[in-house]
Amino acid sequence: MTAPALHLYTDSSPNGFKITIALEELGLPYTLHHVRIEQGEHRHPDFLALNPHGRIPVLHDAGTGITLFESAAILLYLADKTGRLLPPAPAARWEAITWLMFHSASMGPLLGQRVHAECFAADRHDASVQRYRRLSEDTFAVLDARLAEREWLAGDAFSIADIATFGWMHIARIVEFDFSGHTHLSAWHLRASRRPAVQRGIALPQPATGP
Ligand SMILES: N[C@@H](CCC(=O)N[C@@H](CS)C(=O)NCC(=O)O)C(=O)O
Repeated sequence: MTAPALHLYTDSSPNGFKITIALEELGLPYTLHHVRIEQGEHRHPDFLALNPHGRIPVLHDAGTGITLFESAAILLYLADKTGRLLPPAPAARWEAITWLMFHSASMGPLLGQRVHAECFAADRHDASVQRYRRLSEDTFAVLDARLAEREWLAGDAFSIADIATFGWMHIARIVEFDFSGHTHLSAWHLRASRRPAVQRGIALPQPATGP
């Protein structure tokens, strides 16, 4: 049997789960390399040669020689490679890319800061907690309104925009940020979490745990 061309370097974290979910949805064979952040493996020179920013996830495609970091770039690469998880029609395709970018540049980083400020900061700073709570709640409201009359974020099928958003909403649920008041977002989260590939993806390399 030939070795899979795709190599994913990842850990159990919001950005990592996006790619395990996408690979499981696509059914692509891949080799999973567990980069243990807690043990500082993301600072090892071999890993920094793949991503100079020292962050997971990283995808290397031995078939094309292409190495990528930044989860949104990896999701776009996988969609481009397979012709799946991104609507083909231009309007829906650009909608999906817009919501992917909303996630990557706005919602994801804000939620990341909120998780740190609320759950992990050694020295809790109330103004930061309030700021990131308010800003992330704003993005939840935007997503909730978007999902009021549609099943998925773009087009009429589950796409990389949903996968990226789910990566962080899954963590929001694990750390017990209550978004149940955003009923459409909540229903979308439940819908996505019932997909078998999503369930496999969030268990790789192992399930996330709370603070
Ligand atoms: N914008 C990047 C963020 C990547 C990122 O921050 N990954 C985290 C895990 S979710 C990481 O590797 N953290 C290690 C560290 O902060 O030192 C992406 O979307 O891939």
